[in-house]
Amino acid sequence: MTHFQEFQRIEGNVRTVRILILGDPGVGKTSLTNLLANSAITPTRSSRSVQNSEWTVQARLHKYPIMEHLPLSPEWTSPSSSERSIQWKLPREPPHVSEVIYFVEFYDKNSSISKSRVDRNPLYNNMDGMVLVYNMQDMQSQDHLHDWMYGPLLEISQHRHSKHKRLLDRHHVPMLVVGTMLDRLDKRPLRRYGTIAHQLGAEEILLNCLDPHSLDEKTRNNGKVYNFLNRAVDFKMFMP
Ligand SMILES: Nc1nc2c(ncn2[C@@H]2O[C@H](COP(=O)(O)OP(=O)(O)OP(=O)(O)O)[C@@H](O)[C@H]2O)c(=O)[nH]1
Ligand SMILES: [Mg+2]
Repeated sequence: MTHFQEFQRIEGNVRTVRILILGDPGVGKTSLTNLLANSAITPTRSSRSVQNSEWTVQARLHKYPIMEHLPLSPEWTSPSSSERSIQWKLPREPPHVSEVIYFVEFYDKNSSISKSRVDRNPLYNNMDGMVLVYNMQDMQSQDHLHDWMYGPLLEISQHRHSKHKRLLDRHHVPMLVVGTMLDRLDKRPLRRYGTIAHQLGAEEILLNCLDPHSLDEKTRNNGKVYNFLNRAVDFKMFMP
């Protein structure tokens, strides 16, 4: 039993969100997943992963923030001497932020298995977010992401938000786009329009997956991952 499974056994009621990692063979999906799932309590791959012939699933914890607004309290005021009215006063203190712990499972398909880019699998219904990975040195791998996400999007939209007819509307499953091989480029690409991230209205991270500090705490990349995971939790709650 891995450390992680042991933890899950003890904390049986901790909720789980599932993230699907998609992209062409060799773009860096597994290297990226290693970074995304790394944490202080699960520092080695074996401590945080389970595997079968088709998938490697790596897991970590995520602290989802909850704003606890104190209830509004009524106060008697007398705006004029003749009439009294109740006014609802906002409390002065800032909202109290607490956290709920979620498990995050990253689903990384073993490369020998994937046959075609367009793929339907009932497992995709359960996904609460997608990470779309491409190699910045091979722009075709970015174009191919449309194919990769088609099957999972169809599966999720049919089962999770059937009321919404369009495959891609603003309620669609949260997505994060990741461009890899940043270290192999002469210079960082400029802000580009017409990218898949731009089309999807998704956040994008450009990184070197082999640099263990690429997603360090307090970096912008880390902030984008944090926001993405929060949105995956929201999706899970509102489109279970
Ligand atoms: N220089 C550099 N090499 C990278 C980067 N990301 C991945 N690699 C290398 O690229 C190769 C493929 O990376 P993987 O993480 O195995 O890619 P994958 O998408 O999981 O590949 P498959 O599972 O075969 O589809 C490995 O040799 C990695 O070390 C990066 O950002 N920079
Ligand atoms: Mg891989």
